[in-house]
Amino acid sequence: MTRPLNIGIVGYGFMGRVHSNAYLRVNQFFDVPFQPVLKAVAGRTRDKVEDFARRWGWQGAETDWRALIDSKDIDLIDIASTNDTHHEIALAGAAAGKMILCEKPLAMNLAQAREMTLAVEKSGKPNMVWFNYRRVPAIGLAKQIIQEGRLGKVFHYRATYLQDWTISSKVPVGGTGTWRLDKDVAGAGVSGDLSTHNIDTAIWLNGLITRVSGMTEIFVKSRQRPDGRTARVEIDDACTFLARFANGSNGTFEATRYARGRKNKNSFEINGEKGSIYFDLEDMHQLQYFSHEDASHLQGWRTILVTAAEHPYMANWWVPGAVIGYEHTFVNALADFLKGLEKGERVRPDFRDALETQAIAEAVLDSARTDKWVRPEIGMGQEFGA
Ligand code: SOE
Repeated sequence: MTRPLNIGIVGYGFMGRVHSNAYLRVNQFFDVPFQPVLKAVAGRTRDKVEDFARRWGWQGAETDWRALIDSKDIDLIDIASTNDTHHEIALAGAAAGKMILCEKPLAMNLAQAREMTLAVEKSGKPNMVWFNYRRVPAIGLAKQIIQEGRLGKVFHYRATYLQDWTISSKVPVGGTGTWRLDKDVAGAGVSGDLSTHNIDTAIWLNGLITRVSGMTEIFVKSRQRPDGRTARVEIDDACTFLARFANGSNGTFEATRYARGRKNKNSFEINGEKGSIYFDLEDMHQLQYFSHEDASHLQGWRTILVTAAEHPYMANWWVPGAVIGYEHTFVNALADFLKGLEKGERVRPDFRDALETQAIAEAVLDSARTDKWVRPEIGMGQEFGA
């Protein structure tokens, strides 16, 4: 028997669509004890929000998110709106005793993230942040390989997040689809948007990051606003940093929107004493694995097609060899959240984990600004690796 869970979502952009899809699909593929009910969506523009509600089956459409907070009918607020709105909505939702799911990055900056984390923890209600890539089956398999001790002592963690959609100087600052270039709306550039994905995955797989040394660049320094005015670009277009992990390994991280030909190359390679693994989101159904424990004449990188029933999440999807995609990672995340809700368990990454990630991202920007290594305040996510 499933029980209803009434959802109110803020935002009808890319993430509004992805999350709506997850609410609609989750009960078809997972035996979870709750059935999301799509109560209402909030967004600024009346005709757009109504059109979105019709298309995705939301029962109501509001132009002010406060209507969702005030509604006694809504159990959970899902924040899928621009970064500049997360803080206010999360604080109001927590004060009203709602469960909260929030898109990444958690906040515009560390101070906001800290306040939001304390607020949701004070409310005692479950919360989660949609760092969806933890729910890619191949990344789940990477986690399993590490936990089984197959890499041994880790020496190197090498991550990239490469895209190319802002190379043209004609891409505007601000507006639908390009608000990520506007500091007042996004908070930060690729460090917040892309590096945070890499950091969340890295902490999950390899543990806490103790110090960082960063370098950022703005390649196109002024752009037009949608209304034609010229604006100075203030967000980081590219962000590269070195990191030291608590386990003694060295990390390198590179995020950019200026890697011509790379569309969503979220990749990592981990080199350990006994083996290595490599993942690339552009081939997301595969994990590359090298084992130094194989007979020496058979050693070589193997490509694991991560679609078997024993691979993470895959028993819930199709037959072996029938791959899943980007949107399924959000369904997987939601399924985990709903199972955790039933058991009263913390589902990671939650606000506290995302606070840790935000601290690293902010330390990288501090380091780039001051030209010095920075030690972020660490351990805020408490134990890692769960
Ligand atoms: C940016 O282009 C973006 O949409 C990110 O905001 C997402 O988090 C990432 O998963 C894909 O790229």
